[in-house]
Order: sequence, then structure tokens, then C-alpha cells
Amino acid sequence: VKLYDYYRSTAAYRVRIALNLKKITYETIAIHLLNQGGEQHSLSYQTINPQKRIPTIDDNGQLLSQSLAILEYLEETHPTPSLLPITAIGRAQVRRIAMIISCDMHPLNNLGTLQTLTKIFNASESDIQQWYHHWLKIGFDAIEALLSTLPRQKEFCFGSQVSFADICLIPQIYNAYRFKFAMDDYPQINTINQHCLSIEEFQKALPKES
Ligand SMILES: N[C@@H](CCC(=O)N[C@@H](CS)C(=O)NCC(=O)O)C(=O)O
Repeated sequence: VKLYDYYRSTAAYRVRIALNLKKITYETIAIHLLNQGGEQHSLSYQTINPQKRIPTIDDNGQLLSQSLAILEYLEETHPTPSLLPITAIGRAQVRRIAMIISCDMHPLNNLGTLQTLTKIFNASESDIQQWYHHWLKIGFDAIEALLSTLPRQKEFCFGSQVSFADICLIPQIYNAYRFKFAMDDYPQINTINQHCLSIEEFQKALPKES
């Protein structure tokens, strides 16, 4: 598998964690999102992903983008270890958390969104930070409350196994720290973060500039 990757992309970070957990060997191809106006906009990358975003995987010539679609694909093609619970309700709960992060939090704080706030609406750096923190707070508040209602051990979002929910949560926490968002109000989320970051497959996926 080839992974078109940017070290700081939280969507790509999700895929790196899943590839590691499923023990799939992969080669990364770095697409720098800022250099030269963003390498994701180059004509050559557009033929790989017309949406001009990271991540994309190439599995034997099959190109696939959208991190959640990639996670589902890896789950189906490499079912062991499973990254979803056994029950239908468990799977739906895990996807629910994964989607709060990837559908409702991340897009509002994505690079393109922030650049638009600056370019079209003249937002200052402090406006951007306020915007960023606003959406992080709404999302993390919801997840922290939701975690109290789910059957779970302390270490993971659901049950006693790592799942798509943790795979989406850990990169979003990394991003929150990067943008100086205080995580003090989220004891359950912090416990999950600490535990996941002690796992080798998560450590190997940590953002590293290449
Ligand atoms: N929903 C997509 C989001 C992908 C995405 O927005 N990736 C960001 C990096 S985390 C990106 O490539 N941004 C480039 C840009 O905004 O120009 C996914 O989950 O894969």
C-alpha cells in the first residue's frame, strides 16, 4: 500500500494508525500541504485525488481517499484485528464518535477552511484561534459526555478494544494541543489519549516531519 501523507494531517494520521494496527506494510509519499502553495494542488496530485486533499491510498493501483472510507476498506480487506465492536449497536456507537470528529469537528478546522476565513473574511490570527477553539470545545464536550454513557473500560472509547473512535480521537487531540487548546475539562478523553499513546502502533503513527 502507498499512502499519500502529510505528517501533520490528522486525517492521514488516522490512516497511519489503522495501517499499523492491521500490520499492513506501507510506503509513504509526502505531499506538503504548505510548500509551493500546497503540493495537494499540483496537477500530478489532482490525478490521484481530484479533491486535492490528504490522505489517499494506492492499493495495487486502486486509489482511495477519505479517511473513514479507507478505514472501512482496510477493515473489510484485513478483518484481523478488527477495529469495530462485534454488535451492531457497538459498531454504530463507534462510528458515531468517529463521525463527530471527522464530519463535524475536523472540516471546520481544516487548512482550506482556515485559509478561506483569512482570505475572504479577513480573519486575524486571534479570530482563527477563537474559531478553532470554539469548534473543538463543542466536539470534545459532546464526546466527553457521550463517553460516560457507553459501555467501556477506561482505556478506550468503547468496550475494551481499540476502534475507529480511538483512531479518530487521538489525532484530533494532537491537533488541539498544536493549536493550544486546553484539554483540562476532559478527564475521560485524556485517559484514553494517555493509554493509546502508550501503544506502539499509535506511537509509530505520530506526526514526524520527513
Ligand atoms: N474528510 C476527509 C478530510 C481530508 C482533509 O481535509 N485533509 C486535509 C488535511 S487533514 C487536507 O488535505 N487539507 C488540504 C487543504 O485544505 O488544502 C478525510 O477524512 O480524509
